[in-house]
Amino acid sequence: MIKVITYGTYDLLHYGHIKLLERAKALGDYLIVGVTADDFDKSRGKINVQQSLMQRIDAVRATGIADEIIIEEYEGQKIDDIQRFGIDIFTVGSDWRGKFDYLNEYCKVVYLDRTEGISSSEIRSERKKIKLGIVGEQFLAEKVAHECNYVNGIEVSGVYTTNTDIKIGKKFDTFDELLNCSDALYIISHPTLHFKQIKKAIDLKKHVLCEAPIALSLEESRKLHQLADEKGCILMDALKTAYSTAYSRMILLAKGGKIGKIISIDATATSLRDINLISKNNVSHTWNSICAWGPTSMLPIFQILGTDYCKKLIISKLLNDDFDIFTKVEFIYDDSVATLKVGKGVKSEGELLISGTKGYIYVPAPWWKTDYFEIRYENPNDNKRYFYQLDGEGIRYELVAFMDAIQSKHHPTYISRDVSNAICNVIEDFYARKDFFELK
Ligand code: C2G
Repeated sequence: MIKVITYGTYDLLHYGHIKLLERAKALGDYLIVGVTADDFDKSRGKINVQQSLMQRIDAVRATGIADEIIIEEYEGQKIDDIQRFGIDIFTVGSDWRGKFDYLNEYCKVVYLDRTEGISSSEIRSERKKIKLGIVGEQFLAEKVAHECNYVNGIEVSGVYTTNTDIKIGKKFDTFDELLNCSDALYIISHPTLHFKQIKKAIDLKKHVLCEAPIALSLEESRKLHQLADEKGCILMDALKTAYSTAYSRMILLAKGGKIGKIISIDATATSLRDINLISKNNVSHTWNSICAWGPTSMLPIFQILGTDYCKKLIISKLLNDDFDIFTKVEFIYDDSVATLKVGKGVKSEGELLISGTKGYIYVPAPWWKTDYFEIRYENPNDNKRYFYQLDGEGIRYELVAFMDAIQSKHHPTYISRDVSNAICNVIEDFYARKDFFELK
């Protein structure tokens, strides 16, 4: 019996895939198909996969061509499989010609002609392209525009900004003009503008991805989410950390009891990028510390401990009424405590520490765009290290989630409304000097 093996993502199964499978089967008597796992695809840069692993396996199984289906999960697995299953022939489409010659050491390698004129990415891109307008002055806007190149189904309609140094395709003179040429907006304007801009966009049934905080009060945040529901729009917090694999796996492990009961969380995020503006007190267009870093630092606290803390204390060192150069917030819960420290005029170690009754999770700086974390125990031999590929600081995964939400009309679960509202509530109390102490 001649055993053949082939591998693939098989997303949105099409006739190119099926012809490949048919010809692979014809090479022998028994065909094993390895379908790639989500993490493995992400690690090799395939981030636009629309269907889940199970959906893709079911589609391959439904063809009735494969005699056996396995999951490809790690680099180098092909050699393991060829040896384990006693494979005679490895085959794959000719777009991979030369890439698997090394497998000749273990079995015969056959490249089958690829079927021209069809591919999963073309199918994804044929879906109505979303025209994304970009609003704001921060240079992150340029990164987001660049990251759109990695996401199927997006095209940047242009930018509305008052920052003449921002270079992103077509520049619109007014917010309204950009809005009229876009299906969705990415907003990174000053937080004081968010509520008005988001409301105007959603009133015109545009989807919005906005850098948190989406508003400067709990009431405004609630209003925006309610309006999005009424208009059938997607309104998403743009906190790229929430969409990175390492961060989301870390949260699952923490909540899954890996380090026992969580008693304390400490999140720190600082940057002196705007120190020149701060030193000249020229900060009216610059995000202050609590807005720039507060939402990101609140994310793990609220996602793990919840948002119903008993009390909080906001301690700030102010440059002026609206600008904190450093803020520490302490959240006290019934059975745990959390601290965040953020600063645009103070530098500290940007790490995340989650302390539990069995061990702790350590995420090194810059934890908010990490591809790596450790779980540490009393006995260092039990320590575990986790690494998950993170391309483009995680922005592209955020954009993929936004596109998926628009296409599926389902609000993504990465950042709950409750967390989104709670973030705005803390920001509101900062400005209202509620639960507040000012450092001299
Ligand atoms: N294919 C084809 N014709 C197409 C599209 C794809 O013959 N028009 C072939 C590919 O060459 C591959 C298989 O169908 O052999 C699955 O294609 P994909 O799902 O795109 O997966 P890919 O990442 O190309 O899989 O490690 C090997 C890779 O996993 C190969």
